[in-house]
Amino acid sequence: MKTQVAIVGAGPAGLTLAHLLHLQDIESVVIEARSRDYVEHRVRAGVLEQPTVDLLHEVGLGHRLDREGLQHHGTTIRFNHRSHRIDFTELTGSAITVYGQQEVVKDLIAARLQAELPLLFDVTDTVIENVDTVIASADTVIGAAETQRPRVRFMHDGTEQVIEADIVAGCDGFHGIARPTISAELLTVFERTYPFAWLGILARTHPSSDELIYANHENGFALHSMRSPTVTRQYLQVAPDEDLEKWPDDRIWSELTTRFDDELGFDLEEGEIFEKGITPMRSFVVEPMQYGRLFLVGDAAHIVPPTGAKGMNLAIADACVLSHAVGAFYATGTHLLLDAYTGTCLRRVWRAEHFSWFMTTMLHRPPDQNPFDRQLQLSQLDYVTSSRAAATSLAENYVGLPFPTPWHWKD
Ligand code: RFL
Ligand code: PHB
Repeated sequence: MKTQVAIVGAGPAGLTLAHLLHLQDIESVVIEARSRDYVEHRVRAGVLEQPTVDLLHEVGLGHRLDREGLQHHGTTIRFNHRSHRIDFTELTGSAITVYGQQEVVKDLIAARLQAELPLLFDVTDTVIENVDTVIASADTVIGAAETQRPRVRFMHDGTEQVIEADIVAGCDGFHGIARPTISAELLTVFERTYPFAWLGILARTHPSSDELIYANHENGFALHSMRSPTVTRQYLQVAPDEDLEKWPDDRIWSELTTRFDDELGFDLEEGEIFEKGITPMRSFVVEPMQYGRLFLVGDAAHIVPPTGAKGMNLAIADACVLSHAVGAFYATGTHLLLDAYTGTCLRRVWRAEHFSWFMTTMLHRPPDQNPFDRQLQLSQLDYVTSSRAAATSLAENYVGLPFPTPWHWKD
């Protein structure tokens, strides 16, 4: 197979990139290790920033999002048994939309298949080769000798396949093979782990609030979120090595009720829990996000703890930046935007890393928290819920800062 861009991974990053390239008439082949059913049902993120929603609308993917997405104009922060609302729309003019990551993935897959463009599921043994030739000019890439072209090899339906491409996009998530393709000596890793994890559930219950509730309670953090008017998504802070077996449904409901309680009492509806999982918390950034013809996109290059609801949005923003740079390259032959890819992405990535760390440290109760740290935390919570300037800063980051570039290249 020959194409312009080989895309490894069909998560939000890879599928968005493929779609944005297609709209600029740039060919790509997407390969995915899992089945279509698996990626369409993998339960993950739920919050879309305003710039993500705007992009999906602009590129023709806003129809179901408009019908089924839940627009939220604010959120509640609860501590010391009191609730404080942060009004995003009043403070920033923007909002967020609750729409499951798997719904975004379904919409992107449907668009790809409808356009009859290549998307291969269930591939194994993926290897990325020959990416080290730098892009010196368009001539060195387009029409280069076969031996100099990047290749992606993999097994599909029992046979070995090879994609020959100008550019490879590593969109294969945190545990993928793209990042380790680059020699470790060329990469700088910035990392932090946290002394807690999230136990997340999906339940057939009505949301007990119209908006998300982030609670800092003596027993630890809790988050009330939703996927629809009849399905809630809720999380509890637990130990990083927590055993799910120790959390029968009764214990989960009782702990959620305790942690969400405020001075008015909190009426949490209980019901069937149909999904339960533990998510570790980590901050991670690799720099640079590119090597020769290989570009890392989304979780392959960086992850954030989920408290800021940023991961999927960052993956889509990276895809947008890369599609713009690739568009410029094919339109004019310039490789300057491709060269600048890491710097363009990382400025916004580091802002989201800071915001996610900030929300995480403000809202969780670390096991070794000393009285001094607790007072700092309370002061921070008091500040963001009482100062308009501090609340505006939180709201601006939460609804999402503008993407660094538009998706399409315009001369
Ligand atoms: P993904 O989604 O991991 O997709 C990578 C894809 O690559 C495939 N793959 C391969 N394919 C071919 N060959 C190989 N060798 C391959 N190796 C891997 C994988 O099967 C997979 O399909 O990465 P991407 O596209 O960068 O997207 C990132 C997001 O998935 C992630 O950042 C978010 O889910 C994080 N996240 C949240 N983000 C938000 O923006 N808002 C949220 O509210 C939010 N909440 C969350 C979250 C993540 C969570 N978990 C479970 C980690 C809540 C949770 C609980
Ligand atoms: C979710 O609905 O899954 C969700 C919401 C907000 C977060 C993280 C996850 O910060």
